[in-house]
Amino acid sequence: MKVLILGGDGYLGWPTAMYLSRRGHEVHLVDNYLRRRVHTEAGSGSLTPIAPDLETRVTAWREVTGATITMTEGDLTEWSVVEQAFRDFPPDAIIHYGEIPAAPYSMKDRARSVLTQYNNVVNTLNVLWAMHEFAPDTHLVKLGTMGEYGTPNIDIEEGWLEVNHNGRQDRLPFPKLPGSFYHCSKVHDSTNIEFACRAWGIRATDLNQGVVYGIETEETKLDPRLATRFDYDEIWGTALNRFCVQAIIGHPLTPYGKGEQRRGFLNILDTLRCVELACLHPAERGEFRVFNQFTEQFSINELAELVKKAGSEVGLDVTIENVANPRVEKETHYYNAKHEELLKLGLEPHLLSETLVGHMFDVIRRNRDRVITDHILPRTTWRAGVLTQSADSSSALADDLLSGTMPARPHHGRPRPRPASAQGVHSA
Ligand code: NAD
Ligand code: USQ
Repeated sequence: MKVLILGGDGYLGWPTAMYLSRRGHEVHLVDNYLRRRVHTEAGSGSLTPIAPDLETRVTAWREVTGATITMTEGDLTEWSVVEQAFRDFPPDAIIHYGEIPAAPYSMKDRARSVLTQYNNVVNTLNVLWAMHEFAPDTHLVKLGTMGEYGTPNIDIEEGWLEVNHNGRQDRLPFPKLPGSFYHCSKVHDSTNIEFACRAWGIRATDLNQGVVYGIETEETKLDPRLATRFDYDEIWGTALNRFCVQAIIGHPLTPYGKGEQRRGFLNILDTLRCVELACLHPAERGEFRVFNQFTEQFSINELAELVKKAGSEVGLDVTIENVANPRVEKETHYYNAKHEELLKLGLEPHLLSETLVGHMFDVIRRNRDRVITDHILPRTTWRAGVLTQSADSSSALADDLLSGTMPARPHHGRPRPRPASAQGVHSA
């Protein structure tokens, strides 16, 4: 299968590329390094040292496995980039990770918020138009988020809800209560994709994914140059990944507020299998299919306790100190989200166990000198009347990207099938 991976330089995109390449699929990546550039501006970065660019990554991949992954450095908000990628690499499936994924980033200030929605919504619209014009039979596998639903006081279905209203019935998109402007951008995407399926008959699977944890996959372990990024800072780090880093450096774990808020979680290994399963079993023409992509539900306090226990078993004295919640979210609520469709397709979950946490501890311990402790405590809030006060409370990068004054990369826009031989690792 020819698989176009958008956002192929990211935490999930790069491991997915290697996973699919190793299983014989032809893989092409598009990324504009936006994620790396926001870290450079903020002074934060991946705990794991990562290769400096996609060229180095795909070169290392070829050297280690003999397999070829091709790539385009380019910005998906630019139509010429998307058009060219579709013309040069007509895909059977598109895995679309290529968005800004952080709720705190989208709530920090106006420019970052607008950039998040502009970037995410325009990228997806460009992809939909490219499918319509050049690849009407291609299957879009789009990464959405469980956070689109929020925490309603009813069971969460997989995308659709049978509604009985005033004696009439219909099957309608499940109501959305997103918790940040980032999560709103995913709702906007879902609306656009569902409409495109209805209007143009394209096929799409919206994977409403929970919070991902984990550092390594079978492929990242093959060579240090194949590592994927791993973030623990208050903007980009996610709960369990952050707690594991905090445990290793002796920082108290930081559940926000009461810590009773519940979410769906999954291992990065299961993300790879889920997108593979979605690709292997495409939606029908005209179908907007939604899968809830997570394997277990936990409260944040339960996660913290789990990390504390795993830490004590390897001699770490882990403490937990709930901090004032910087977010606007329910801290005590009902949560029961369905997640059956991917299991039906054959997903065999890697459930969270202390062994996994132990593995994460090992990798983190090896890189503990790289932890920047200033970036751990939350500094970004979206409580009304409380403005985020910090040295990075404005972003030249976001301003420049929005005003169109900064090119994505000097040589963006053309697919470059042959990787150069540059090597090395660095962080971003
Ligand atoms: P990531 O930031 O590591 O990866 C996204 C990649 O997309 C980055 O490499 C970035 O540079 C690229 N990108 C962004 N805008 C682009 C543009 N305009 N043009 C080209 N490339 C662009 O994020 P991730 O954690 O790998 O998440 C991937 C996707 O999965 C995102 O859409 C995210 O919303 C979704 N998701 C992630 C999680 C999680 O816990 N990591 C959970 C649920 C959903
Ligand atoms: N949380 C803490 N302490 C922390 C960090 C987070 O209590 O130190 C809490 C948050 O308040 C929130 C929950 O943990 O209630 C999840 O927060 P998170 O930062 O781990 O994840 P979130 O902001 O929801 O975003 C992440 C990814 C995003 C994806 C989403 C899936 O960054 O791309 O869409 O998970 S979901 O949460 O299902 O919406």
